[in-house]
This record gives sequence, structure tokens and C-alpha cells, in this order.
Amino acid sequence: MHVLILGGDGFCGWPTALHLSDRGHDVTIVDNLSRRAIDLELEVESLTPIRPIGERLRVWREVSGKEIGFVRLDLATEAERLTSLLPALRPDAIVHFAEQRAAPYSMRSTPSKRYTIDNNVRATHNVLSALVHSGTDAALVHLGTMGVYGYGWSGSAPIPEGYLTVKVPTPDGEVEREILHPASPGSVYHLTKTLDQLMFAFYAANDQLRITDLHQGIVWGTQTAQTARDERLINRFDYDGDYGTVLNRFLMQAAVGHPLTVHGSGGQTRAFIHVRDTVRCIEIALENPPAAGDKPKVFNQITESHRVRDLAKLVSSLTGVPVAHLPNPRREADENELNVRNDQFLALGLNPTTLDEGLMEECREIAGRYRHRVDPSKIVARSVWRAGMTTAEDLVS
Ligand code: NAD
Ligand code: USQ
Repeated sequence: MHVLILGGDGFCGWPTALHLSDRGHDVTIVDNLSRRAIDLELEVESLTPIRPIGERLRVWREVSGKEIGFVRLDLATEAERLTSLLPALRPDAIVHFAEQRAAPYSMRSTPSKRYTIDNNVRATHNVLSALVHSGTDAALVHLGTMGVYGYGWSGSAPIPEGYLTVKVPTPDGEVEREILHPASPGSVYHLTKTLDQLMFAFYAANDQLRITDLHQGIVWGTQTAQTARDERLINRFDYDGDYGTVLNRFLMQAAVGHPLTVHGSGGQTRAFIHVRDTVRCIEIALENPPAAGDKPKVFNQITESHRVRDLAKLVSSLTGVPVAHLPNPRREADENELNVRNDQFLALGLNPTTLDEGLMEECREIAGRYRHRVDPSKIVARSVWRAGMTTAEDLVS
């Protein structure tokens, strides 16, 4: 297959591009390198020393003998260029990672809220309209989020894979309808993913586009078999308060001896997946596209669910670093249950990497090895969901 990887310079996109190339697919990355620009804006760097995209691609050619193409293009602002690129490249499939993906960054300021909406909604819509207007028959796989379902539902009813069957009262009784699970976004970033879902439903129905939406949990880990082949292929590891995700942050904090930054009680339950399973799930999704005319196929791309405080206890017990309960900078339920269905990927052959297998390897090989690169001033989360919320820094200042 010829696969376009939109956002292929990022944390999930880069290892996916290498994995698919290694499996014999012809891969082209499309990215505007905005994530690298945001690092400069935030004055922070990946914990791991990521190399410029040109060097990454040269090294991959050196170690694998395989070529990955690269097009620098902004999906949100260069719609016409994208529409002419598709017939020129003739992809069989497109994987769409290219969005601003940090919830705290999306809540940081009014400009960052606007940027997140403008970038994500326009990028997704431009991809859909370019497929239609260029007459390109490529299956689209999009990286969505578990956060579209939200975490505020009471009780422990399982979260289905995208759709719910509900009974709707009629004058004569009731009828059954299949609907998208109600959306309950917890940040402007998550809001953009709920808007993406509606765009997918529309374009699948109106233009028979073949779309798969992967509702992915929090990704942890760093390396895959391919990114580990040369240090210059190393994957990104975000650790700062905006882009760092919770488990990787705890691993980095343990490596530098910083108390583990649990927000509030740590009763938030979230779904997780190792980056090695992310790349495998994407391959499975590419092999199993919906048919033209089908509604978008939704998979819950997760392997385990955990409470934040339990993860902190686990990392603390492995490393001896204490746990700190900080004021929560976000507006979110302090405690929630989470029971997620993920039957489809398991049935299609996913063999998950569990926390028990991967955690210590991550601590030693990545967090420990690169701890000298941590800027301690970037560890505590500063972006707040509403003006006036207390942060950890208010307590010490
Ligand atoms: P990332 O920020 O590391 O990568 C995103 C890439 O997209 C970057 O290289 C960026 O430069 C590029 N990009 C952004 N806007 C673009 C635009 N307008 N045009 C071209 N390129 C653009 O993010 P990630 O962690 O790799 O996440 C990838 C996708 O997976 C996102 O859509 C995210 O919402 C989703 N996801 C991530 C996680 C996670 O824990 N990292 C979990 C669930 C879902
Ligand atoms: N948290 C802490 N301490 C920290 C960091 C986070 O307690 O130092 C808590 C947060 O308050 C939250 C939970 O951990 O309750 C998860 O936070 P996160 O930053 O790890 O994850 P989130 O903001 O939800 O976003 C990440 C990715 C996003 C993806 C999402 C999947 O950045 O792209 O969509 O995970 S999900 O959470 O399933 O919606």
C-alpha cells in the first residue's frame, strides 16, 4: 500500500511511519513541523534527543534500505495544495495524526484555544474535502481520543466502540436507533475530536468515504522495534506540564527524584496503551477498512485502564520516589469509573504490552538515560482550565 502519514513527525506518527515502512508499505509523511515550533514557544525539548526530520529519514534509509517521502505542508491552511497533492501521490490509505493534541495547551490561553480549534477542525475538514474533490479513493484512519466519551458518566456501564443502541419513545411505543455515544469533551482539544466525529459521519454518508476513527487512550512508552534501531531514530518523549502525559511524566519524575505530581485525589481513571501497540493497531485498522457507504468504523484503541493514584503508587514502589497530591489545574471529575470495550482489536490479533512488562524498561532505558535533559522548571503543570484556579506554584509562592 502507499500510505500517507499526516503528522508523521510526531510522537505516534513517526513510529507508525517506520513500522509501516518496515512492513513493506510505501510511506510518505506530511507534516508542517508545528509541534517542533510549539517546543520552541514553550521553551522545552523532548526528553529524548529527537533529530531533524531530514536526518531521521536519511538514517532510516541507511539502516533499512527503505525510502520514506516527506512533504512539508500545513493541512489547516494549504487546502488547495493538499487537493493537488493527493492525485499526484495516489495513496491507498491515509493515517491522520496531524492535530494539536495537548489538552492543557488547548486551555492555556485564548490564542491557544483558537489555534487548537482552527488547526484541528480545519485540518480534518481539509483532508475530507480534498479526498472528495480530488476523487481519491483512499481509506482514512484518524486518531481520535477516548476523551470524546468523557469521564463524567456515573456508574460503570461499559463504553461501547463508538455507537450506542438506544430506545426512542414514539406515539405507538418505541423504536431502536443506533447513535454515536454522547460526547462529553473535557477540554477544547477534546472538543475538536468530537467535532471531527460529526465530520466523519457526514462525509461517510454523503460521499461514501471509507473512514475509521480510533478512540485512543493515553499513550505511554517511547520506543518501538524500529525507532530503537539507531539513536538518531529515537522517538519523542514529552515531559512538560502541557504535552507530557501522565505515566511518562511519572517515569521522568522518578528518574530525577521529583515527587510524582498527582492532580487532586488521583481518583481519575483513564485508559492507556503502549506506543508499540499504537503502531500495531493502526496497521490492523489499515488492513480492515470499512466498505464505501458504511458508517465510520470506530475502535477503542486502549489496552488497560488505571487510576492515576494507582499508577503513582506503582511507580513510587518501583523507584522509592514519593507521591505529591497537588491542586488539580483541570476541571474534571475527581473520581470516575471506566469500563471500556476493546473487543475488536483483540479479536483482530492485538497482543497488548502490559504495564508490568514495559514499565521498568522505560524507567531504565529512557527516563534514566536522558534525565540530564530535564528542565525542572517545566515539570509542574501550569495551564489552568479556568482563571483563578489554584496551581501547585501558588502554594509555594
Ligand atoms: P504530536 O503532537 O507528537 O504529533 C502531531 C504531529 O502533527 C506533529 O508532528 C505536528 O507537527 C503535526 N501537525 C499538527 N498540525 C498540523 C497541520 N495543521 N498540518 C500538518 N501537520 C500538523 O501528537 P501525537 O502524540 O503523536 O498524537 C497524534 C494523534 O494521536 C493526535 O491527533 C492525538 O490527538 C492522537 N492521540 C494521541 C495520544 C497521546 O497520548 N499522545 C492519545 C490519544 C490520541
Ligand atoms: N495528571 C496528573 N498528573 C500529571 C499529569 C496528568 O494527575 O502530572 C492527570 C490529569 O489531571 C488527567 C490524567 O492524569 O486526569 C490524564 O492526563 P494526561 O495529560 O495524561 O492525558 P490527557 O490530557 O487526557 O491527554 C492525553 C493526550 C491526548 C489524548 C488523551 C487520551 O495528550 O492527545 O487524546 O490523552 S484520553 O485521556 O483517553 O482522552
